[in-house]
Amino acid sequence: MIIDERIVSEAIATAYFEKFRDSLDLDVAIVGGGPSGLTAAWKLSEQGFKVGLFERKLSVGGGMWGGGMTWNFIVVQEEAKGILEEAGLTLKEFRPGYFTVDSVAATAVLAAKATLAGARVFNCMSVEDVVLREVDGVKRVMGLVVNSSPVEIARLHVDPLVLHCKYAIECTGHDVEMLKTLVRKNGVRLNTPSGGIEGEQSMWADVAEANTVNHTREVFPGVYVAGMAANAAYGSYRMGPIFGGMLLSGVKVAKEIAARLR
Ligand code: 48F
Repeated sequence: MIIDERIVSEAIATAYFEKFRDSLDLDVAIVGGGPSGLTAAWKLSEQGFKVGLFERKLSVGGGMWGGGMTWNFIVVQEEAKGILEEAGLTLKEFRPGYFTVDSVAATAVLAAKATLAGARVFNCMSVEDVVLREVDGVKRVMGLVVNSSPVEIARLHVDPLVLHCKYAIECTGHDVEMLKTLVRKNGVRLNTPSGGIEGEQSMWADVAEANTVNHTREVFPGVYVAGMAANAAYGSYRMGPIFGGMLLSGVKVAKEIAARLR
């Protein structure tokens, strides 16, 4: 076979733009491809929902690749280990209830589950704003404003593109970036005790893990918050390299949104 470079280029351009065009009206748009976002993408896509996941970096996986302090293992507690087992991993019990797993394997398997289930993953794409509408006096997020990450990093003055969604999930982790933009630009009140972003507190893994799941909910009409962003939004602790809360949060947000979409 003689390789024609033009066909390679045409194939990539055609496949990519078909994917993007087919993502202009999503059931669910996920902002951030860390463990919570990937788990939510997997669990929603396997039920047949049209899901897009937007990740600023070249690689999805967020803070999971590096384990603890680059020592590339993560810990998962009893309650969450079934999620990684379902994804095909075998975990090793270190002490009763504490399981270790290779962080590269865990991240790769979540990315594989999400994409193979049909999630449209857009890496190298940053969410810089949301689409807001007011219906019957109630403001609601109904889309994302996205731009190429290299444009953002180079601070080029290039306008973004826009897509619509029925629900967005804020999974940007510690920085809770999408909610910060929503509040800063629009002065709206969130469904938090103060109406704003409560902020993340220092290390308390036990409370933080439970709260990551408890705080996974609709934080503003049309926007759910999951993963570490849920703790930053509602004011709870950090937990370090134990990842069960992130996985359980992704499962919970997928379940709640699926129920609403049905
Ligand atoms: O931080 P991250 O892994 O979020 P998570 O799913 O998991 C948290 C844990 O990794 C860890 C922890 C638990 O032990 O404390 O930190 O809550 O992934 C967040 C992803 O969002 C991307 C960012 O690059 C990262 O991969 N991100 C952040 N802001 C944007 C974004 C944005 N504006 N647009 C697109 N992606």
